[in-house]
Amino acid sequence: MQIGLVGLPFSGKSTLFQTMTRTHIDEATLARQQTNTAMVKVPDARVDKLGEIFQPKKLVYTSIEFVDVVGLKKGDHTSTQFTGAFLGGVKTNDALMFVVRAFDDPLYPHPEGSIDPARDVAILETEFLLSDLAMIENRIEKLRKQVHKVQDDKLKRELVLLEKFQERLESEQPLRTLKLDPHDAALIKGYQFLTLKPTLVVLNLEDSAVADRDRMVAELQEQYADKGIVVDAFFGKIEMELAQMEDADAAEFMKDYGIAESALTRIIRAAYDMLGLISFLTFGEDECRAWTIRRDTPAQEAAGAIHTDLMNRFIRAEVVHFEKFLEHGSIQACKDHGHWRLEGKEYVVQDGDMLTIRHG
Ligand SMILES: Nc1nc2c(ncn2[C@@H]2O[C@H](COP(=O)(O)OP(=O)(O)O)[C@@H](O)[C@H]2O)c(=O)[nH]1
Ligand SMILES: [Mg+2]
Repeated sequence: MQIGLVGLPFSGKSTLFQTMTRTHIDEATLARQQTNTAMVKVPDARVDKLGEIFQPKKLVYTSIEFVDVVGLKKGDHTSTQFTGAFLGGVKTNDALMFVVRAFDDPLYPHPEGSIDPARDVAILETEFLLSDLAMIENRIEKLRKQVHKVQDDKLKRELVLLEKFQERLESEQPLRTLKLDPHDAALIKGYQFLTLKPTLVVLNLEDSAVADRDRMVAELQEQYADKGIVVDAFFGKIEMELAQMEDADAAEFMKDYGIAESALTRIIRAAYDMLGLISFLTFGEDECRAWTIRRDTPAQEAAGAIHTDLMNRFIRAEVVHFEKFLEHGSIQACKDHGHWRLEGKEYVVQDGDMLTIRHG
């Protein structure tokens, strides 16, 4: 699972990437504007709690991969750079994070000459929209010829679908708000359309804007709600400084600024949710651990996330939900109160289920 950080130059992509992934990229590498990749631990308070209760030898969180893609500029969809380095870096991403600048710094002039987050989101949306449109027009032209020559229902269906997409893009609507049936989704998966990818906008706010944060997020969210975009925010400069501090100092520092928590935890979780991912938990004295599955995964397939043997020789899953476990304090107490269940292979695993897989 991979999420691409995209945005205009100097919007704070590399800053967000470095603070989220707790990596350091040296100045020379940053200046080269190349693509950087790193895994990020998905914070999970439930795993922390299991750790306290079971005191296991090992505590394992799930992770997702972030990619710091090279910057994008207005008009780039026509340039060779876009088709090359940029598109190459972003096509394969499962979801996108638009990093949008809301801080002013004369040292790093904004490529558009002024600070205007709504305009910048529009620039990114437009570039992606035009890129999708160009690809679709190209494909439609070829398909029309093919459909003419050979009778093929699949090609016909694809053509109808792409014509629908074309119409939508021409009216400046992204593809991500379309409800696609699974068959159609599979048919066009290979194109990896950019405006079809789940997208989260993250505003990079000035450290003096702490009090304005909620208002700024709400304003932008309102503008983009019907485009299927979720908006969040972080304070680039504050996060940079936090990343270099000891925990105690960081807490003091956040108190001074009047912020309750680092935005990174929330942003990483939002990205995870956006991908349609949930976690189930396993527990014991050896290891407590969160596992990643897609929403609506049946128990037998979920067992395969742990080990293919568990999937192939699956018998039943013992299930207790984390909330019930926390409420009653032990598996035995959950059994006594009717919150412990034995489920078959078709059972749809829920976020926060604590599972023990019985297998042959
Ligand atoms: N003042 C200020 N500077 C920032 C902030 N976020 C990033 N920067 C600086 O802006 C410059 C560009 O940021 P960078 O993350 O490299 O942008 P990128 O081109 O999108 O990867 C860097 O020198 C950062 O230190 C912020 O919130 N406030
Ligand atoms: Mg960068």
